[in-house]
Amino acid sequence: MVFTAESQNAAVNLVSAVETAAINLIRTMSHEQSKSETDAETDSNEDRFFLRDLGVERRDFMKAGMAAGAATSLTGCTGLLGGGGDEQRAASADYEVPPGEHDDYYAFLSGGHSGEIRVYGLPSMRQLMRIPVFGRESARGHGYDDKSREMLEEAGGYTWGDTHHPRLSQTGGEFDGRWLFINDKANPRIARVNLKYFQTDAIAHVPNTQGIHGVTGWYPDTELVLGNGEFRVPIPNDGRNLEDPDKYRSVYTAIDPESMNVEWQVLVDGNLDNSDSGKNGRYTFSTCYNSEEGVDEQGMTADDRDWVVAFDIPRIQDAVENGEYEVVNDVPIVDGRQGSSLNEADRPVTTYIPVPKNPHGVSVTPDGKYACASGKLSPTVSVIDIEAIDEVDDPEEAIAGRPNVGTGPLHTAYDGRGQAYTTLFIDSQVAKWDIEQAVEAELGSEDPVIEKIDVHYSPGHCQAAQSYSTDPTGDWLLALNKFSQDRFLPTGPYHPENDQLIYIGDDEEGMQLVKDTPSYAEPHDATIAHRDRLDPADIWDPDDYELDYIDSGESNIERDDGRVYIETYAIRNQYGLSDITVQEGDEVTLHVTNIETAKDISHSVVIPEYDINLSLAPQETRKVTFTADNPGVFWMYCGYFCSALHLEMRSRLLVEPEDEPEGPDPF
Ligand code: K7E
Ligand code: CUA
Ligand code: CA
Repeated sequence: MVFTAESQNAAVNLVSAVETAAINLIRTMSHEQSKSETDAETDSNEDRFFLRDLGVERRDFMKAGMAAGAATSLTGCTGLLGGGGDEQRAASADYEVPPGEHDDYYAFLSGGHSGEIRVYGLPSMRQLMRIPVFGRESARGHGYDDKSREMLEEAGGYTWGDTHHPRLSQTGGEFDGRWLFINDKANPRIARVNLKYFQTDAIAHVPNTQGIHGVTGWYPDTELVLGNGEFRVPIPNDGRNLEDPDKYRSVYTAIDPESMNVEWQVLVDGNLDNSDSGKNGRYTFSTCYNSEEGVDEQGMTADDRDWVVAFDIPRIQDAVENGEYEVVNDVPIVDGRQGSSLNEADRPVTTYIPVPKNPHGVSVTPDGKYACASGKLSPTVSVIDIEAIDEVDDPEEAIAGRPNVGTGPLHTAYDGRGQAYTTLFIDSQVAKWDIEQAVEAELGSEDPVIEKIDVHYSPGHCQAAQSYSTDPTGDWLLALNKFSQDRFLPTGPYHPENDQLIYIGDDEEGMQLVKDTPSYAEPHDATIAHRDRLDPADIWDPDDYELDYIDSGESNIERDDGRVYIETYAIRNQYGLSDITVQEGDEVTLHVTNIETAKDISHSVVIPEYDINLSLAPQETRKVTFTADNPGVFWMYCGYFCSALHLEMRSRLLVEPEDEPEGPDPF
């Protein structure tokens, strides 16, 4: 960080002026004031992008940084001065990805109670795609064709979900680009997204819990997907023990990533919040904020300590193999409560590690040495030495460090250089701290904190590029802020969230905020993968679905006792059949292939009267079944603007009436 005596004086002189309106000061700051300080700097076109949202030209930047820093100190925040410097401008220029050029990273952001996933390109923060997951979505026809509709129905038939934690599959501790798994906090579901097609391809319905919060793969090879039951409920939840919260339970659920079958569950004391996996196929970790087993806020915050549960997955699998479980709703449940006989053995199935207070996020360092649990109601992060868990007599002795990072710590990400980044919800900051220093320092010491940066405002997760894997790239950090307040044009009482991009690639310069991005409610977590880690398909491979490919000239209609099965295809600018005649009351299946081989030429089949919305990417086949219960003429049209004659791309569905219509034609 460039922080000379001269600039410090300048900052101090600015203090009274920025007290009321730092941004106004930045805007009105004269060119002359800043010129002398920037004369020595190289001028380049790219540099002009910085702070352009604030209307600040590059030459104003030194002062802008100082004014912002001065404002920060005035409001009592502990943030260090976000000063200027060549590197900062270099970083800010790097985030601009020119038109037509590609980003370096994919960022997969959860969509919260929109139930979807958003895909951003980083560092541009451009939204590249949305992936519908737990609810119907019309642009991609999710929940409209037979397959996706059945998938949603078989997973409980809920109409919406609450996505929080997108986690990529890994092989050997690195993202393998195969799948993304995501929880539904609202309903007990975990979904799988196929990253070849950026499409939700399976949803598991999880019994014996209400909602799944934290989710993680069991790494390094994603042999299981694990989900946290956050809300305690009676098991089975069939009307028993309504008034007896002591008999409400939480379970940790393991799912097979290939079959998406629920394999087993572990009964725990307390509840389960967030989760992450160790790196060597042994432990996974979950936070519990309700060790009190309370049913209201007061009850859940009564104690100074809650815990992190370390799940010994191989040990749990042994217990399942040995039949040491009870089956409820067809799922074997292993007793992992503290008093369980399985925990009296040399290798307990669960270890409860006490941490302060109502902890929230837990994440494992890229080297697999530590699991860091954020205190939420304690200003600390508890650093658990994973190897020590097996060695200590008292689980609390596995706590190797506990830096005091600031108020309201929620989630921690890593840069791969031994540094951690923790969001501070109440301070509206991200704190950067040194992991080994945290281990060496006294518990509760602020010394390991290297730097803090203001974010706007109240961050939930922060996420660094490839932080969940063993090879973080250490250049970009996303702060997913819950409030944007005054950062954007007003949009009525619902404000956008604010996803901020921070450059963390230069330890000397410090963290540099380079971009605000408004987002729709509401991203919780993200996973950021270098583009080399993914290999999405340009068009569909017909071998990847079970339906027959219907080629040009292969249209066919089969009728059998009130069932009509129609096979046809779509190509610019027509369907294989110019009209389709069925009888009122027929059960009709429409099976359609988009036979385009050119990428980006999607078609759809829309029949509004029958709520049909079949979306077809190139070479994709889908089918939809409906009952033709209204007689009449119904235009079937294409919803994607696919060509100059897109509007002409249509056919007719003719539904013949059971009874002849009565009365004369009015016209
Ligand atoms: Cu902190 Cu659901 Cu990861 Cu939201 S959780 S922020
Ligand atoms: Cu096909 Cu428009
Ligand atoms: Ca608590």
